[in-house]
This record gives sequence, structure tokens and C-alpha cells, in this order.
Amino acid sequence: MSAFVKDADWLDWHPNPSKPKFQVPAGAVDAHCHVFGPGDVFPFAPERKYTPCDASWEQLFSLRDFLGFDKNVVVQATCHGSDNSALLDVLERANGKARGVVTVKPDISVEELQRMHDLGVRGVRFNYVKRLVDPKPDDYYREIIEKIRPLGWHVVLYFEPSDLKEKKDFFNSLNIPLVIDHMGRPDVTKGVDSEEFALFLKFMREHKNVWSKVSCPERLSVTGPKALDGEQNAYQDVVPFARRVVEEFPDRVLWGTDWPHPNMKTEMPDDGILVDYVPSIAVTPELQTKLLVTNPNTLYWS
Ligand code: 0GY
Repeated sequence: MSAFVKDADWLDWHPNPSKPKFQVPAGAVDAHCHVFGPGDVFPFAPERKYTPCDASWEQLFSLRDFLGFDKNVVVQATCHGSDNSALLDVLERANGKARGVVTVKPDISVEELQRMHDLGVRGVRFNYVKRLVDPKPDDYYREIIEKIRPLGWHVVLYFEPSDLKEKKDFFNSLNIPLVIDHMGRPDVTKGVDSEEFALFLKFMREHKNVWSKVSCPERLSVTGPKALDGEQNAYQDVVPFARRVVEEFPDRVLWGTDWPHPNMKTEMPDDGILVDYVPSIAVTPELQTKLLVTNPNTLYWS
């Protein structure tokens, strides 16, 4: 019996995803996924904005093996606030096959950061999505950056197009590698040539140390997972966006399942279908290897 009751409208992760038809290349990394609790072992944070179902390290590793991935990058979920215990527990159990991105406060000690590094943490996440967190002033984040800089870590940014517009001067000034979650969440109904997506592409073009995850079509899509015209893949309306980023920045893209898919409101994605989406955005074996193997290994394991 869990110590927590999940939100009434919470959707649980898919219990039996399909086996992907696309075989990921050897050494592939799921570079964006989370664990939730279990809540009675690793309590959710008092300041959380949602209470999820449990999603444990065993379940994450079992999905990794089922989908054919070699390794995971586990990203701290906001429901755990800045208590990274569940994530660090995954890293301890992973035999080197997981790296982590944590959430910390500016008062974190150098010793604790070093302990995290030794366990496999390589970045911090700053989240600007207001339904998930209350974003902090710039100086709060600057203080954290100065603490992590000596460790060679990067910053993962989760934001929406309006945040990029508002915060781009701040992001431009950070002088540390940045990894953007889910292409900055473009509104796909505006089209791939929209002003807001152009701003995102310009941001990547002007900063050679900005990377993007081309993940989460299920969060961005309006057309959804059904292939609409027989031949085409799922999440067709997101394909041109992800494809544009992969083709323009082949050495700075990453991909992840986003399991266990927090805050999906109408339909839980089938993780096998998400893997089968990859060849529609990285259309050659060379691009697939960069996206799934070379780039995440460069950022997290070298
Ligand atoms: C994601 C997206 C979401 C949630 C979180 O940490 C989180 O709670 O990242 C979201 O709700 O859009 O990347 O997992």
C-alpha cells in the first residue's frame, strides 16, 4: 500500500507496450526518462504539482531491455523536487548503464555535488514550465551554474516557446552546455516555418553548445499516434519539426522515451510505437546512430 494516492486523473504508464519493429543500433541510449518513487520508499516532494503512480528502477530497466536500449539518462522529475534520492538509487543499481540529471538548490554543498558526480550525474535541470514548478530568478540559477561548472556538467532546460522569447538573453549569457527538452515544445499547429520555431532554430544555430532532445511527439502532437495514410508513421504533425532539427544539427540531438510519461491527459503512449517513430525523424542509419548512440555517449559517458 503506497503512502501516496495518485491524482484522480492520473494515467499510468503503458503496461504492455508493443515490440518495436525498428531495431535501435547497438549502444543506444534512452536519454530522457524518469522514475517515480516508489512513494513509500522515496516520498514525493511536499511542493510537487502532481502526484503520480509509482514507476520504479526495476520497471525502467525492464523497459530498457525490452525496447533494445543499452543505457538510460534519468532526469529528475518535478514531483520529487530537489530530493534526488530515487534517481541516485537508480544510478547505484545500474552498473554504469545510467547517468543522471538532478535538480538542486544553490545551497548544495560541493561534497554532495561530488558524490552525485561519482554516482553518474552529469547535469542539472532548470524547469520553466509553470504547471510543473514555480521558476526562480536568474541569480538562483547562476549560483547553481557556478557550483557545477568545475564538474564539467551541463544544464537541461525545459521551457515553452514564450519562455525562450522572454529568457533568451539570460540563456545566451550562461556559457555552459545547454540541452533543451523536447525542442522547446513547439506549437505544431503553427507549422514548421513559424516565427516561434524559427527563434528556436536560431538559438541552436547561434550557440554551438546548445543541444536538443527531439523526444516527446506524444506531448506535441495533435494528430496523435495513428498513422493517418497507411505508409506514414505515427505523430505525423511532429515529424517535420524533429526532422528539421535532426538534419540541421545531427551532432547535437538526443532522443528519449520520456517513460513513465508524466501528465499525459488523454492517452498513454505505447513505448514501442515511440521507438518506431525514430526512423521517421532520423531517416538514415548514420543519423540514427548519431541520435541514439554517438551523441548521448559523448555528452554522458566520455
Ligand atoms: C517530461 C515532461 C513533463 C514533466 C516533467 O519533471 C516533470 O515533472 O518533466 C511534463 O509534464 O510536460 O519531460 O517528463
